[in-house]
Amino acid sequence: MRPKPILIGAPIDSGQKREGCLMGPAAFRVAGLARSLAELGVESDDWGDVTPGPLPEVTCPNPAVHHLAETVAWTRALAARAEAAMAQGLPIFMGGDHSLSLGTVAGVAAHAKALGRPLFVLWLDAHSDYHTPLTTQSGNLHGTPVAYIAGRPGFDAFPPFPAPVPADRICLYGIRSVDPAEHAGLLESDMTICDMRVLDEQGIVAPLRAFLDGVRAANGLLHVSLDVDFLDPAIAPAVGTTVPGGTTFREAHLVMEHLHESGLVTSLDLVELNPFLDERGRTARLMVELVGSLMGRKVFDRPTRSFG
Ligand code: B3U
Ligand code: MN
Ligand code: MN
Repeated sequence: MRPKPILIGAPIDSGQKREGCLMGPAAFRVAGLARSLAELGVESDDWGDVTPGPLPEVTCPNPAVHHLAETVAWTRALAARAEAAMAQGLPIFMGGDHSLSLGTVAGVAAHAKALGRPLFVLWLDAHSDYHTPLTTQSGNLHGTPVAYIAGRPGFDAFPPFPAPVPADRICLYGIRSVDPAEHAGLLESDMTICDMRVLDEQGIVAPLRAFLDGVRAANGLLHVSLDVDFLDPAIAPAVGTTVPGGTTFREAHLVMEHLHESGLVTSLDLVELNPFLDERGRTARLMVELVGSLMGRKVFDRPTRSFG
């Protein structure tokens, strides 16, 4: 039996400067996330939206960083909710900007640690999100969660990350926008980096399969973080930071289908949807369709074949 999906709204906007992501959870619900799962025969629960607790007194030496206290408050609240949800099913976090992963992955990591199983993270994104609060120039904390998860220093204002994920268990997939400070840090790490050049040369499936083989071999948990800008802006316009050259409709569905067939995914973030920028709900609907593929929708129900 696959674990039951648990929908959790994270209407967080504080990780960047463009308003609108806080409408994301509502848009995912209106676009029929629960309904489309039900059509697949997958029952889900909806735990409603998380609310952040009181604002902590925190400071950061980098004056560019904004909304630090709000983001720390969200991180605490989401980590607690994520850890609770992991014990009950497969949480699907509906954002909200990508700073929500500071909390969701912290909660997932705490759960993995308690189980004594290794956590792997698949980051489907145009960006590497590997800044720390000390290196970010935009001050947008949605550009920092991978560094927090990997245990990079500079997150003194945040709760200590429960069990930092070794870099070789993190895979950045689809990236095509990396700032110099992130680049320097990534070169020093063992992270698996499947940038767009890798995917163009090797195809969308082979590097994914290699990463999933590693998760399976280690009996790991797998957290998938899906940023809308993983997709090409031509098919997914509802995002504040569009980067050309993203994955196509077909590539994105294929990734989701492989993730489904792997049976390895244990938690999922859906982030950076800004419904205010959408065109008649098409991005929200596409994201819902992609979750459908991740949860088992297929054109033909043929036995899985392996190529090569
Ligand atoms: N690396 C840039 C841009 C960025 C990161 N994540 C998003 N945009 N969505 C920054 O501001 O840190
Ligand atoms: Mn991101
Ligand atoms: Mn991004």
